[in-house]
Amino acid sequence: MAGLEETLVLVKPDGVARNLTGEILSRIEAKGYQLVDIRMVEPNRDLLSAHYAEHEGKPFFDPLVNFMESGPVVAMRIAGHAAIAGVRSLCGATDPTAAAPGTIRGDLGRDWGLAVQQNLIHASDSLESSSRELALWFAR
Ligand code: IDP
Ligand code: MG
Repeated sequence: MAGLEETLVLVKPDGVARNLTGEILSRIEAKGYQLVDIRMVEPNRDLLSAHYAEHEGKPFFDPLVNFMESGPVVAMRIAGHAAIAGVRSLCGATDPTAAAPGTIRGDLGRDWGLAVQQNLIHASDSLESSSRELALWFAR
């Protein structure tokens, strides 16, 4: 059973541009998770390539990195019991069209050509990715 965990949440450039940072954080806090650290970042390609290393070589990789570089991103360190799986549940499916109502992507993600890419939020998917990603985004 999962214990106290920390996870990385990113409000992607579309979420920041649409003024949804507060709404997204509200949902995470309302569920009982704790905001431990937050910063606005303009990520460079090196950071984004490291962050999305598992997707390198896939057809959506370059457009994804370009999109993530297109505007500021809000990075959050979130803590709580089983926070990694729990925050992923709050996000919903990667494709906002398929994401269930009640989830962040299901309620707030738009249905349009770039919906899968511009899906508002990133959240770590495992203990291994959360420690790797938190070290990348919250490096001193
Ligand atoms: P996740 O964010 O739900 O974990 P991943 O499969 O890890 O989804 O993909 C990382 C990110 O890459 C997605 O959140 C989305 O922005 C983008 N992405 C994934 N699959 C596609 C696709 O088929 N087309 C365009 N963008 C994609
Ligand atoms: Mg992923």
